[in-house]
Amino acid sequence: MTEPSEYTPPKVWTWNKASGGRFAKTNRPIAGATHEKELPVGRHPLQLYSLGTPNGVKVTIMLEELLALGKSGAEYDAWLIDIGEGDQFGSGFVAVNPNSKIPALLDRSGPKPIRVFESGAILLYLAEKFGAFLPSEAGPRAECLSWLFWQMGSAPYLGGGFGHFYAYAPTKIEYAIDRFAMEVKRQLDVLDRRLSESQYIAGDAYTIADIAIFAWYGALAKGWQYGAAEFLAVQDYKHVQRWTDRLLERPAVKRGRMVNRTSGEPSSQLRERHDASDFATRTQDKIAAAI
Ligand SMILES: N[C@@H](CCC(=O)N[C@@H](CS)C(=O)NCC(=O)O)C(=O)O
Repeated sequence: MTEPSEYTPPKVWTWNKASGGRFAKTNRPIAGATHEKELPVGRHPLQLYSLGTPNGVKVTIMLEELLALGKSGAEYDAWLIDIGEGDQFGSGFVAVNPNSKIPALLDRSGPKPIRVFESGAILLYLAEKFGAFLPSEAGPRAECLSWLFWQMGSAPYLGGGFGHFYAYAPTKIEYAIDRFAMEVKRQLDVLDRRLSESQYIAGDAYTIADIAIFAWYGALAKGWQYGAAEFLAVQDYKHVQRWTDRLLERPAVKRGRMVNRTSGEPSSQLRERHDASDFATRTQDKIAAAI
């Protein structure tokens, strides 16, 4: 194994602002707002403040699935939060999510707005509000929630662990990459074994557990995350591949993946969504052509 550089931690850690690397603008050891900024509010009952990352995509897929089921109360405005620019530290955003991370949802359909943060909590809130994509029977419901919480607990090892050290850290540290590659491959194997015995994650029905896990592990399986498809030999996880392909055929999954997206093909980026017709008229290619 290659030697990591020598580092002896001091007695008390201090914030060295110069060492923030790629995320210098966003990473801070303190919470709270950095500036005053109200959030915009659109005309729909649900206001989503987000970005097209795996955690953001979970919610836009869920909302598009609910609309596809005919749940008109799930109409939403999706506003773009540019986390690279620090929008998540604006006072309005912090009021909706004190943890300063996308996605955050404001339900304005009742007498008093309800805030929901943490993508897993948002999926559960929407599933309960609209009575969809969450089994009602105790056994299947427990299975669905177990996998939903599995995703919430596991993905930080994929994103914050593997993804960070493999793709973003300023130096390649063999110990860290090795540790997290091992864990991510173990997680892929957990999913592959589950999907070898079950059509969807929680059983025969498509649920919020599929949506949550697809956003991270489906994207990893398709090579969209961290340029790591070959390194992790993702093609070997045949059942994960089969399940991912199946989800990718769903029109709501296709639409949900476009919302708040700021990279990739211009025709796949619908940076803000305020109406169902925006998919046909407001993607970046259409906006550029109109200028
Ligand atoms: N556990 C949270 C994680 C959310 C999260 O990490 N969001 C990232 C983007 S995917 C973010 O907003 N990062 C901005 C920051 O850390 O300042 C959830 O599932 O909602």
